[in-house]
Amino acid sequence: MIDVFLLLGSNLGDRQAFLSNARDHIETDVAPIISVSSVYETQSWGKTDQPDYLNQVLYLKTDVPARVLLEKILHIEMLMGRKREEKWGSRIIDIDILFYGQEIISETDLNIPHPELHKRMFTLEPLNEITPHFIHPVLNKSIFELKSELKSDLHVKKL
Ligand code: PH2
Ligand code: MG
Ligand code: MG
Repeated sequence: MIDVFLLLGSNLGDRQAFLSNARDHIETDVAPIISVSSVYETQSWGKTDQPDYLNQVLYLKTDVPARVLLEKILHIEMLMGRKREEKWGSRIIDIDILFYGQEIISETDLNIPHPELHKRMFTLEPLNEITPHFIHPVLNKSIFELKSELKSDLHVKKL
């Protein structure tokens, strides 16, 4: 079984309900969730004029291949009614694959580890809560080290 870490994000509508629906879909269609981080309220990164997000990291174990996992996640986002418009635009739900074990995948539509996770406190903070010792297979540093090294002024508040 592969250790998989996913990030949930929502910054429109009933954000807690969208995270909860996404967890339900993941448990039904993908794999049982082994652990979850707290939910964090986070300032929008990249496009800073967007509403605050709720973010949460999920830990699963699965044998589903990475590409099938991606397809399942995109399907869940679609079922939940996500509209894709501009890059980093607001969304009711976003489900990103952060890590797929220690695998490194660089394809046009599938990049694992998530290429920007080490620049994003909204990802490192919840990851650090549930897996501080996990080693990033490209940067060869632990989540705790990456979080300690990141300088960011955007607020990330545990709810
Ligand atoms: N997702 C983005 C862009 N910016 N900012 C926060 N705080 N949380 C997110 O999940 C997020 C973001 C693109 O997916
Ligand atoms: Mg994202
Ligand atoms: Mg995404």
